[in-house]
Amino acid sequence: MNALSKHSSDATSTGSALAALNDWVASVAMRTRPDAIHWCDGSDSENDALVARMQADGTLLKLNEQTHPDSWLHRSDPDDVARVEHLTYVCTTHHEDAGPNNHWMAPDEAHAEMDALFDGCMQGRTMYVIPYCMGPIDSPLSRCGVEITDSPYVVANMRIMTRMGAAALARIEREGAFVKGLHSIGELDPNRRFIMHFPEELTIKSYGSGYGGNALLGKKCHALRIASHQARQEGWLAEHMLILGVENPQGETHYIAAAFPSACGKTNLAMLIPPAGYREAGWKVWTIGDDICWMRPGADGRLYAINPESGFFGVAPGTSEKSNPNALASIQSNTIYTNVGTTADNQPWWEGIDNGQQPATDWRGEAYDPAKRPAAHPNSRFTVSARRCPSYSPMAEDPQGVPISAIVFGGRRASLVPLVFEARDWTHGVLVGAAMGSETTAAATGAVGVMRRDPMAMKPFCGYNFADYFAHWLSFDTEGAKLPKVFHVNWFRKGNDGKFLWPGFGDNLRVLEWMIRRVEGGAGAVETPIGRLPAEADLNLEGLELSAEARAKLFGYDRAGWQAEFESIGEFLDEYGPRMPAALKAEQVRISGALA
Ligand code: SAT
Ligand code: MN
Repeated sequence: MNALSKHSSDATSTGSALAALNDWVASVAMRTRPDAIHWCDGSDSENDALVARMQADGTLLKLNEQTHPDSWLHRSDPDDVARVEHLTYVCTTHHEDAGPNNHWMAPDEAHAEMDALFDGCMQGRTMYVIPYCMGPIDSPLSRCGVEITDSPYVVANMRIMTRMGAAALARIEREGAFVKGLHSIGELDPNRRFIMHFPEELTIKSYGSGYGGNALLGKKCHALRIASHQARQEGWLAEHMLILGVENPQGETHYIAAAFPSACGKTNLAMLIPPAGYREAGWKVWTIGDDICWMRPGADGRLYAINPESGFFGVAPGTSEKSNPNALASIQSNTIYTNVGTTADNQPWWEGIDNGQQPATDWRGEAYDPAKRPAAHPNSRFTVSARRCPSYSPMAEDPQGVPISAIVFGGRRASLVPLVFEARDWTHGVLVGAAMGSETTAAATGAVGVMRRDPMAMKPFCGYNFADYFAHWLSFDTEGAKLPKVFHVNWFRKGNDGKFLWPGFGDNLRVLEWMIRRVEGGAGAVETPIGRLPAEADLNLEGLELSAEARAKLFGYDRAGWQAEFESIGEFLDEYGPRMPAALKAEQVRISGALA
């Protein structure tokens, strides 16, 4: 195909959306000068050809066909293994609109900087045009985008993570609007790497990385940073949340959306397997999504949610038959692994897989030597279609979405924060989300284990000023709204010996059950200044052995510690100046007062 050839359903004969798309593709081709342009249709034959090409050039390595059919290993550049928050920008006309929570550059300057990088960068490469839909193809909550990339690995991942190809292109043609994402791996030089967002133009430009959220532009760039901006304008929410359904023995299902920072167990919670006692009684957990949630009020006043993604880009290390059997079953075939180690017979391997096998080769392709580095990179990932997951809910494809009964916020907190508490009302719930703190993980480059404020787990992903974002959240509390109850959890509380006090994983269902009973009005709680905590007797702890220290720390609250925490929350809110909603500040002052 010639570099300037148009898509076959020619611009002259169709609506203006395709004309705009063709013009944009032509202008990008003019700047980047690819050898060829390929419009992705999402077909199996297209994927087969791409995979063959990547296998031939070493981008994908075939894994053991007997144990892991149709599965591949990709080793990324060793300097390109995680999101780069310090190189991620939100470029709005007014600096204030991006807020202190984002790096900012003026749009003109950012375009000039990026366009210079993109100049001629696709010479010798094929340019892929990927029309995609975030969310079920026929859902009114879904939104479309087009990513242009020179990375076939990105194409293969986008095919799993989004509804990509002909159906998405048809929707774009019908609807007339789409988010433009331009991506090149460039030279994979960390010094020539930027992830730029232009929310006012619904545009993304990403250069110099081939990894995860930096490169699969449908994910964090579109579905969170750009979508959060769109959602604010259109009256909905784009959130960094998993969505799961809990079905009780009577066959009733409650849906829960839960926000945790990257690499804090969203995938494990979304795919939870109930403990034996619950299973026998007939409890079931259904997976809708593990990372992103779009929700908006329905006609009945409840919030309805969809998972805009169609696959999982999950953290491999720690995934085992014990921690997440559903994930393990999902990734037995048709999976792309990135930066895991391998066994001598070419099966994928990572720390914590606990399957009795040993690694032979590490994620960099060198002989495994524990003195040198772990076999799998701590942020190594699997990409797999959601449909392969045994707990995937048929409701995940429902165009109307699922009604949300509870919203959960949670961070990684070794101290202070109890296992669970309930917010008194929506305003308090928004403060609980806004005040979220968590220790950093390997999902982003930089120090690991440092406590930072990560409101609603959106610190790296909110495409506008947090003060305006909190105001947007507060605005859902209208006459007639039937909003979910809001909770906060902490699975990561540690004892004096440095070990986790709560078993986590399947046993987290005990906490979810309490939430559901609270929603239905059938469970007790103790009123405290920080919110409503369950007494030990309010939770089903049958079959668990918890030490006296665990019981005290998981179900108690430390007034002096929380006084200091609320002082620090107040300082955080003040960083946003007068733009911070007064209602949120008042809530913080009120609770500080109650703690004094
Ligand atoms: O790299 S991603 O942004 O896709 C994963 C994550 O950090 O949550
Ligand atoms: Mn995430």
